[in-house]
Amino acid sequence: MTPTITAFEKSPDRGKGLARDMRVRWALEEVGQPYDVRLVSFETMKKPAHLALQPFGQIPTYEEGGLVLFESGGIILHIAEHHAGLLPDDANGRARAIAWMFAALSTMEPPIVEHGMSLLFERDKSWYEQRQPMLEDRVRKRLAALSNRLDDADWLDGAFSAGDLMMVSVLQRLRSSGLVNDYPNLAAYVARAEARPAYQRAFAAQLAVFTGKQ
Ligand code: GTB
Repeated sequence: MTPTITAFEKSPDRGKGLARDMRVRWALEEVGQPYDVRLVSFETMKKPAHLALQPFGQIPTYEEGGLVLFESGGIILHIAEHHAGLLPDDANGRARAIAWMFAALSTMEPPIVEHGMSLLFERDKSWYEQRQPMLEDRVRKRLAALSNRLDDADWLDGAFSAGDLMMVSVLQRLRSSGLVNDYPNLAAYVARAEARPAYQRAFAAQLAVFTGKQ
């Protein structure tokens, strides 16, 4: 059964691959699973038919036979558990890779998103100049710890896993800030992941939506 995912009809990132359908596309490409995409407008996402799939009116969603999933983390874990290629074979290795997925989503992503939202939407606020260094500092603390742990390894725990896919997807949200570049091993880690053929295919597919060349 070919799964169907949803993605923005017009992504606000203009094809930069920062919307969360990108990480799902990447996971599907890594495991070699073909997929269909249903493009949705912001208006459609808030209508009952989409809310039945995604209670918060967001993308991505994932439909496969009778299964409907939302939350990029839940979707990618499902893909990783049902196909070879994104989780190690040994039970302890699988548990650690899943822990890295959670680390990406619940330890790294919140301060990164908070920092990004402030840059985008709070520049006109009187308190922006005071708050921004604090938000940046919180991100730097996480980046420093991650950089220490990665050290000179290629991936977070042995072979490339869903943990790396999620971590890189989260770090990419810092691209415009340049903060990752202050940690050369993290910058190399992101570049290494982006060089993967599966990433390249997923990126091209989401870019084609923006350019209309799909
Ligand atoms: N926790 C959910 C998940 O991981 O699946 C979060 C899903 C989510 O935030 N979806 C966003 C969405 O549908 C798109 S990805 N937003 C519409 C809405 O809430 O009304 C977030 C996103 C959007 C845009 C950019 N960008 O332009 O750079 C980057 C990321």
